[in-house]
Amino acid sequence: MNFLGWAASIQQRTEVALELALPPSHISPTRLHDAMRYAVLGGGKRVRPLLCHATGDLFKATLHSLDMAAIATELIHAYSLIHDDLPCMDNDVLRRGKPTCHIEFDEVTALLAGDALQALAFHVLSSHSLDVDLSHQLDMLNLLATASGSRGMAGGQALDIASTNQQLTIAELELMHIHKTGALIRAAVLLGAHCGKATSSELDQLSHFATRLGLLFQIIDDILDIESDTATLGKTAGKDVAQNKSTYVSLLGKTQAKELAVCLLHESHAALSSFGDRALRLHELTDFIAERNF
Ligand code: GRG
Repeated sequence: MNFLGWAASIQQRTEVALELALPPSHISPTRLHDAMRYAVLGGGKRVRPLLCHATGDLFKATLHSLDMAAIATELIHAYSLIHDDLPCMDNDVLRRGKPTCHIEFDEVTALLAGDALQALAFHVLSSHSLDVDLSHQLDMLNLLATASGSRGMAGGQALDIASTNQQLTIAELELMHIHKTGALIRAAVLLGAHCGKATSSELDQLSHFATRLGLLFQIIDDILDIESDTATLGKTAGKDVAQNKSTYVSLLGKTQAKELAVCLLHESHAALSSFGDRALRLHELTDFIAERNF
């Protein structure tokens, strides 16, 4: 199967697994459940589930365990997007081509939907039917909790908010993105590896790969923010400049930011070298992330 066919099949099974894991709209509290489903279903590139499956593919992990790990990362991601869009954070009205959750519903419902999605992620990952050894499952829960919390994504968001209207150094920007965007990308890769019982040396190599890939993902995001448009991105373009945020483009200029992206692309591929042809899907996904236009 070619890459696009494989990606479409993973996106499709991710959609089904999310649909099954989310509470139905007709169950009380219906408005909260509606908001959770609105924010999660039918949108997004599903990059984190794709990473989880592509890594699990290396180790021939079972599809069921990968589905559960994949949707756990996507649920955390969806929660972070809802909260990030709130008026007290980025105050945005458009996400995935439709009104943000607090615009479609209201702020309180959006806040609670984010909270509930975070809890649901851990509910899914702690399921008895996960189909991995208990010790691996505990490591996976620990990994996702660390990636989501103050030493991961939430911490990165705190650094981001504290840096508004300030010029960061490249090192400070990198530290912020390693946490804010990179931690969950790394978790998606390592959860896939845990599903396949990767050794600690394999986990180390994949951790290095995922850290470089997370930075690549972010640089491309920064470039798209100035080069693309709102309709293509499905979210407000040009926000970084409007909010006076430090980005790779604002600190390095567009040409150097693009050179750094090429460098990170090479480093990401190189970090997979010991896996040989087994890492085909991860190589393809790395190229997809580098070449994406949304
Ligand atoms: C509120 C705790 C908390 C955290 C928010 C990740 C994050 C921190 C905010 C997201 C806002 C943002 C624009 C981050 C930069 C990169 C990024 C994560 C973009 C969105 O991810 P995609 O491109 O989105 O994978 P889709 O919609 O395709 O899933």
